[in-house]
Amino acid sequence: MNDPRLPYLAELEKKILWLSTWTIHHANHVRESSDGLKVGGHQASSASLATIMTALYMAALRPEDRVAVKPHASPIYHAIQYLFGNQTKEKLENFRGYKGAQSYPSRTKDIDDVDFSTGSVGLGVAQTLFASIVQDYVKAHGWAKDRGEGRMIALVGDAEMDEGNIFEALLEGWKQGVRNTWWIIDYNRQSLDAVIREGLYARFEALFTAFGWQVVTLKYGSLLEAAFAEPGGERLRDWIDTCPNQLYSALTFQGGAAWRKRLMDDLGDQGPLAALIESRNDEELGRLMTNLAGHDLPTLLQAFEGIDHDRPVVFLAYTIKGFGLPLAGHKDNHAGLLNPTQFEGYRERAKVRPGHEWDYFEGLDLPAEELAAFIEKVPFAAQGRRRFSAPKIAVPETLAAPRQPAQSTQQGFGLILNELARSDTPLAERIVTTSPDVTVSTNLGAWVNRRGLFARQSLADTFKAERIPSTFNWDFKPEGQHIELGIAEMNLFILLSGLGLSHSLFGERLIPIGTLYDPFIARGLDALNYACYQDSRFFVVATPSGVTLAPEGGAHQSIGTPLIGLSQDGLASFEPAYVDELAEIMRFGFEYVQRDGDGDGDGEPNERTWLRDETGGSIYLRLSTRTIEQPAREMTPELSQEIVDGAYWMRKPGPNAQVIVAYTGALAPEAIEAVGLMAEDRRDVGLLAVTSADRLNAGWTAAQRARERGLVHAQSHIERLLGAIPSHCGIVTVLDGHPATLGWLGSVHGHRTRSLGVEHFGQTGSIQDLYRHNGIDAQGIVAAAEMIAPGRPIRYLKAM
Ligand SMILES: Cc1ncc(C[n+]2csc(CCOP(=O)(O)OP(=O)(O)O)c2C)c(N)n1
Ligand SMILES: [Mg+2]
Repeated sequence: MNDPRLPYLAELEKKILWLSTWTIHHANHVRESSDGLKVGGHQASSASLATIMTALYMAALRPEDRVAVKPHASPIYHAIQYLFGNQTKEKLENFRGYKGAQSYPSRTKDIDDVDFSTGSVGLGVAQTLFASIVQDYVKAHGWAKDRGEGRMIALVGDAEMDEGNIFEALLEGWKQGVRNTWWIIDYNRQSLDAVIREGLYARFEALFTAFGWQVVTLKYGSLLEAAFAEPGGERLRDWIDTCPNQLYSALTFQGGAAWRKRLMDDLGDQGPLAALIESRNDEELGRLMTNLAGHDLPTLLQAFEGIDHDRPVVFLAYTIKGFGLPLAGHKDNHAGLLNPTQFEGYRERAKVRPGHEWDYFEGLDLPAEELAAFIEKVPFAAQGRRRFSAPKIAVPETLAAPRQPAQSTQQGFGLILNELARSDTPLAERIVTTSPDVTVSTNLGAWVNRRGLFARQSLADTFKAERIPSTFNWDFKPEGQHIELGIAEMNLFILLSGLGLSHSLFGERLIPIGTLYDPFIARGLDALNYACYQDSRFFVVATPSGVTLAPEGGAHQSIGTPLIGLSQDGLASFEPAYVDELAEIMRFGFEYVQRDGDGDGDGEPNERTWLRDETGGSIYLRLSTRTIEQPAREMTPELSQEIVDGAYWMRKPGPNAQVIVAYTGALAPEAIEAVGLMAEDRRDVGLLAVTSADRLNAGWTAAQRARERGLVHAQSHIERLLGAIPSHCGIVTVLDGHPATLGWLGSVHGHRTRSLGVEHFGQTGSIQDLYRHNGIDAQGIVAAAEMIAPGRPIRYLKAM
């Protein structure tokens, strides 16, 4: 192959490997350590991808392509972006340091145009597949017409393939007819701990073929292919093909002389082959025997640039972990670092003078101007940074929430979406819903009936065509607005993550809403965390929740999810009791998910709530199937604001209050009943409706921090609400979830507090049975109040 780019690419490959290796070396051996902790970094894992990433970024990629880089190849990525001028020397000098270049590529923390964050292995891989579905969705809706389709590319560690979420994604991708997705497996036959199983490649081939992917195996580089054509070459190929992974790795580590000895021992009696071996000196022999396709630029370019279709492709690229470094092939090299002596040897070979380590073209054999001119013209980077933004979608002043005297929040959610589906607003046009096979049971049915299911090719509902009565209209069409997933919550969150980045990835804003059963958040939790870490924007609507789903039993009861809501960064969590609250929260949410965050959380807090609301985020709604009586009230702007801020007084405590009850969600009737009972004997009992423990808590923490910094007047919403109650007053908190969710309320102003909730795996029963069992019924609330609130014991306790 006589490609004029090759000499430049070969030089840049050397430079990229140097910069990556030096960045890690500098962080560990040169930069002053303030805490004596090893800084770390993965020189061998990075080297494994140096050639592949050079071929991609410096030649094969187009600006519209989006890439998830194997997390521990982050230094290679940063090196490439440094050469493009998108990464600074200061950040590289501070690799893994405070505000330095990140250990694993990060969309939100790094400055160098990262497409997808990675870190938790497997998630970035699946992210590319789901991003491709999002791209199809955007295109099928007639948007982003002036932009070419990008390929969504993952650089995958071979051991990363063990992560189950990748297989879940593969199956879903097959169902959705995924296109434009490339996974490039860095087949270095090493994981973190050891050398991997023999023959794994054959499993991969069979697997991907079964799902309709093209499999491109990239095994031998051009040097080896040429040697195979020499006399005796076929025997050499056989030898390598049957060489166990461990032996190959060990010989790679030992180098040319070891290769010679072993080959001569095994094959020395074979005339032409012995000549083939003997015609090369040790260094040449070492280079030949490690010339795998994953380190061969001509082979890689041909493979990448030879794909002329949009079907998904997996490249199985044989590589060497630590290629080009003294660590190459050693089974312990995952966290291994070149020691200073080894590094000096490498420096010598790289011809880099001390003090010139960061120079762009130091030690290279082509003139700097030529190399600079080559980089200038690299297609991927020619148009600068590739992130888009999209205008905000207008959100109506109020959302219609059809009133019924008694409703559940889950019902209300369905009705609100149904009203939106009937409307002809930009918001309704941009909403996209998705659910892992619980669309109907989470009340998305009405929305889907009106807006249809998404597929690139239309597919009519046969039941409808056959005139069989059904409540649901299951028509697939390109303009459909619901993406139906199989039962895999990991996939739900990774799809939401992709949909919620559409404005940035594809320049078209979507408002994604995903529904699932609340307990199964845990099933996809790492993916939810990943989506939030990437600053993706979406709604998670989880229903049913808690023990309130009573007859469903313990396996479906969520206990800890409110604590997830409280602690998950990037996610504002709400648990409304009433549908009018839900409507206010959703209206706020539609706007909140569109706010421009810097993702770094450095935004200045709002002076009313002390929340970092300016930056926006995603929304979690914990809903319930319990039908409860709805308050007949008017939604005033003040009430609406308090609902969004996290709490309001349902019944304001008087000046002599001895006890207040703070409740969340579906237990509203129990809290109201308990307050009614107590009011017979006590004056001034208060009832606090908590719509978001998360936002109350975050505001409180932030206000304390602000005061500690000298902003003495900082006061959060919960501090204001609880400020007027007497110090001897007790607080009983109650929710259908872990009691710690509201347990901290007593610390706000030092009120004695008893927190009720659910702590243990439950069982089947009626709602009343289970509330009683967990002590969260009205009697339980009253009993708790009696124990903590001053005053005489009163008669209703005796009746219990
Ligand atoms: C979910 C998760 N579990 C564990 C890890 C720790 N970890 C980082 S890399 C790695 C092994 C990676 O091996 P491979 O994917 O083959 O990459 P290589 O270093 O060989 O290139 C492990 C276990 C992680 N980052 N994420
Ligand atoms: Mg590996």
